[in-house]
Amino acid sequence: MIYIACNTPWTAGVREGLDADGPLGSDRKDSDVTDDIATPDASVPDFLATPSVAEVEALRQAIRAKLVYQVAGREERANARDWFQAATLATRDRIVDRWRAANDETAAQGHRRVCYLSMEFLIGRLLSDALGNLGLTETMRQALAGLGVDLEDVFAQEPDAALGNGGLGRLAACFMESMASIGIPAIGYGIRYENGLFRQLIQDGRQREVPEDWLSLGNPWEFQRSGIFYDIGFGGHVTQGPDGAMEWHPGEVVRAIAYDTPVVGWRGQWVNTLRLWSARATDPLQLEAFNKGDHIGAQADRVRAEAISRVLYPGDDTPAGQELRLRQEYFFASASLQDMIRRHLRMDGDIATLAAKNAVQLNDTHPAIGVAELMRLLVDLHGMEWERAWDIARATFSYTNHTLMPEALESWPVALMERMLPRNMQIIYLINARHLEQARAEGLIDGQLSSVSLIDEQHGRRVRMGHLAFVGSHKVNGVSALHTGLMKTTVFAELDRACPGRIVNKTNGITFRRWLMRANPGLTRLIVDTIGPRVLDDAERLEDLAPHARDASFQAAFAQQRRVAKEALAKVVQDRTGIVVDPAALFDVQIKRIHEYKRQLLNILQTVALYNAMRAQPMGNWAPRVKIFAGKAAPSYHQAKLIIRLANDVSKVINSDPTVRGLLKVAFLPNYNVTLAESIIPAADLSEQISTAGLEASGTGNMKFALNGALTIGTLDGANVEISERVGLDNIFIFGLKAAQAVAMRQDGYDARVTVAGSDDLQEVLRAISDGVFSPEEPDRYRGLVEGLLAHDSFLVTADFDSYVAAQHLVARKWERPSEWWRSAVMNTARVAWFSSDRTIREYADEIWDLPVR
Ligand code: 26V
Repeated sequence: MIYIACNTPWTAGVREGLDADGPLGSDRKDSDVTDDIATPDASVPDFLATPSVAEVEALRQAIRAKLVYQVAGREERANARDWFQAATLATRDRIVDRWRAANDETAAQGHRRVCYLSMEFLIGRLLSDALGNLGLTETMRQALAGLGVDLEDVFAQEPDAALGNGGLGRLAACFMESMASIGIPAIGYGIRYENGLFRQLIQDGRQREVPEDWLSLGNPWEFQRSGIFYDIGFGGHVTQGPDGAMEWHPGEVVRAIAYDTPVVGWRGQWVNTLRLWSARATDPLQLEAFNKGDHIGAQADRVRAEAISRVLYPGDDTPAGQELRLRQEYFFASASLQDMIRRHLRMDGDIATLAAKNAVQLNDTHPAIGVAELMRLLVDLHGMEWERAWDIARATFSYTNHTLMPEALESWPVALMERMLPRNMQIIYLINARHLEQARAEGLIDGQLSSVSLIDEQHGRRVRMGHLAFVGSHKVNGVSALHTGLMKTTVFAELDRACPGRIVNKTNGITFRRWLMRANPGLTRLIVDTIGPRVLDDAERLEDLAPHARDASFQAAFAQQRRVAKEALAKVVQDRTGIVVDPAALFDVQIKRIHEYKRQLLNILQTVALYNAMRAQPMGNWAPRVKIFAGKAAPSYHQAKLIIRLANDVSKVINSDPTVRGLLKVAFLPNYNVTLAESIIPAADLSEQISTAGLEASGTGNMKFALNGALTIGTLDGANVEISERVGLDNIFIFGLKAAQAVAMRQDGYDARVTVAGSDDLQEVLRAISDGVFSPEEPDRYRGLVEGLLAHDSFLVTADFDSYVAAQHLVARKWERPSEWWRSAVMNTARVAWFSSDRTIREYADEIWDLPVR
């Protein structure tokens, strides 16, 4: 455990920073120096504490000063955005000294540091997170109230930073928070995209993408480090000097400039850095060309260079076979590794100890080119002998795989690599030659050798980035027990045999600070009132709720919290879609990226089946339901976009049918993001985790729902397996084919027509959709979709339909028995402490990074 002492006098006793890239602020004005606000009392949770008048007044004055001197605003005319800016700057001041202290401590103690390399950080809003972790939420609320400003209004001003697509990016954000909360020195490296994930509009039931511009009003969290930049080469050629040393002469150079955001841990005891790189042309002005009158041509280099950090790739399934994507990957991997080496040499002076002091985690293969890049830096620039450099690289790197979907396994054409990164490509060949030599020595033969090779010769010579990451790492991990097992039997089967023990499992987790304490303060308060505040520091204490699960008054209080969250969500639904929903109904929720394997279609089919059944018997004994969907589809993923349209079309017909009024509503909420998830999850009764078994690597939404007391309906896929083991089969609705059965069925050539022929309900559902019941203005709109499903149901939607409908039936029966429902809900919250990302990070620290932790 690497905590800095709780009673550190933050402003008074801080040593001068040893780390020049820390928040030194030598040009800091006196007016910027923070008031010394004490570390919050460790025994009192923030939202129960009463801040002192002096604390509130000090913060209020700090906000006022920020409004005047940094926002240049006037109190009487300031709008909510101005107050957000001022409040954030005042909050940031309270982090800076802690940040510096954490950097100093890391330097002084010579701790090994984690470098988390990720193309995506889906951080969402930061203000409420930072205030919560600092224990300043109440202080801020009162400070603003005294200025006539409402804290929630201020929170609402913050743009949702969507520098990621989905699970992989959100996991990176949860890990950053957990590393800061545990006190593990870490730096997250990524790209400062000017445009994050697109904003989704739903127009006439269809997804429309519009650019998102989270930086348009400035970003008060970040510090531009104008002194920290690296030049990144592309193209050109390689020569060999007389001494045999290789020299790369890039044809183009782009500059990477660092922007730092502090990541403050729980109780403000440790602060790490999120360092995002922005691309600039090395000669942005091109004055000569400009003066010659070529005003547009003079911009070309700048535009080309800066395109690298312009936009996040909005796909989360297929490698965009695009040069720009590879340029992004190399740009941020190279800048991050150069930065790591520079810092290491400054602190340690000896390149030989690089691995002892730095652990690099590759978040999927996106930064895998870093393996070749580190070799280039060590061998070509630092004159290190190959074998020593390779030992250092292997000891430094580890790699996390997040998907086995074949279309998402990155590979780059050799020809592209040779052109764009000629020296790196030579290094990849050298790595591969040694790797194949070793494999041959261990007895692998032809077919096996081609399957472990870094070069795929079958699809036009491509570099397999997963293989490069694998051979360059000392540990490779999957993200759930099932997924890790499948890694060993599918994509990495031969490599696993050649390197036994390298693949390990690290089941994902989520940060409870954001996903319980901040997202659901009402439930958190109830939990603290029931089992005491220790649970805020030790998630395992949630288990103490179990004895209360049968207690009628506790159940009622638990249900009451849900009711409050549902009323708030009902308002959001109405504001965003115009649809009125009844908070008393069962809220049945599926929110995640839209993808065929996640099977939103299965959910829609069941919705239509339920609708048909209700229409057939409107007086039947139905549990009223609200089906809630949200999620974005990759802009080029036509099938996923058609599924969004179908959900919206189904919603329109059902919501306007008086026969099912009060029984069934369907809402598709536009523009799903972290902030929206925070308001939906506490309000969900049922969590839909219904992917085709074997295809969802882990899932983390599943954990967020269970933590907040929703019951899961799900397949035995990803982390659902481990969730079901923990909450118990009485408290979860498991259905459908298991992973091995799904594989066998697909291999045997599954025929959906046979299944459909045997199910009257399914036939009726498909006929209605195909015949245009939900698209009367264009009756053929879904004919192709239904025909496709019958011809090749790749994700086994029809195969799992009956079993899913049966499970949904059990859901309804349990809902009718509130004491059973709420007992199960409480048991979910009580039994999912293990899915805290603190636990996951401790496992990484212990078994991958070799770091001392509690
Ligand atoms: C691939 C690509 C290819 C190029 C275009 C941009 C892009 C972006 C992301 C990806 C890979 C996506 C992988 C991913 O998000 N996997 C999810 O990771 C979660 C965290 O481990 C896990 O819970 C989900 O099950 C898994 O789908």
